[in-house]
Amino acid sequence: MRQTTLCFLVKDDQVLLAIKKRGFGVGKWNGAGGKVKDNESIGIAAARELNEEVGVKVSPSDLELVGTLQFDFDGNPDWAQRCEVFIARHWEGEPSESEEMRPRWYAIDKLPFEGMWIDDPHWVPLVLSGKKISGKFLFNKDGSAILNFEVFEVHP
Ligand code: 6U4
Repeated sequence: MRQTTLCFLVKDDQVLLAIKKRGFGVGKWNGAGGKVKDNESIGIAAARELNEEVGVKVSPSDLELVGTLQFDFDGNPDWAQRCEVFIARHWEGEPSESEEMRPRWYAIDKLPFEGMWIDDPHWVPLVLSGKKISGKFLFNKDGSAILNFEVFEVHP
């Protein structure tokens, strides 16, 4: 199963989302992230993807783990992934467009859910309000519908 990362940069009451220009989830607004490579730690992978996709430098020690999610697709095991979600409040550089993503700041209380993954309303507001979560989503084969899900708040 793929292990992936997802990272939200947060500045005051705004969050950086970026529209995916290609690959899995093309056309959706999301945090930056992608596959963890062999022999790469999850934190190093998250920092690498932030640099590749939106052009900022983040120290892995500035990445706060806020969620662990399992995504499964009914009858489509190739798409299954486990995703570690991070928030970063400190970084170097200004977010900028790459070949993979076009970033934009959004007010945390005005997220563009209509252009995001359909699971996001169930957990993104929780992590952006300071909660830590764990969750599982089962989608239909092409990810256009949620068949069932659970999201728990985690108290470390
Ligand atoms: P890379 O590694 O960048 O070449 P990429 O084409 O970006 O691959 P993938 O699968 O590695 O695709 O990364 C998918 C990205 O989308 C990860 O950041 C996790 C995120 N993602 C996947 N399913 C999601 C979902 N249901 N809801 C969500 N983010 C999801 O909010």
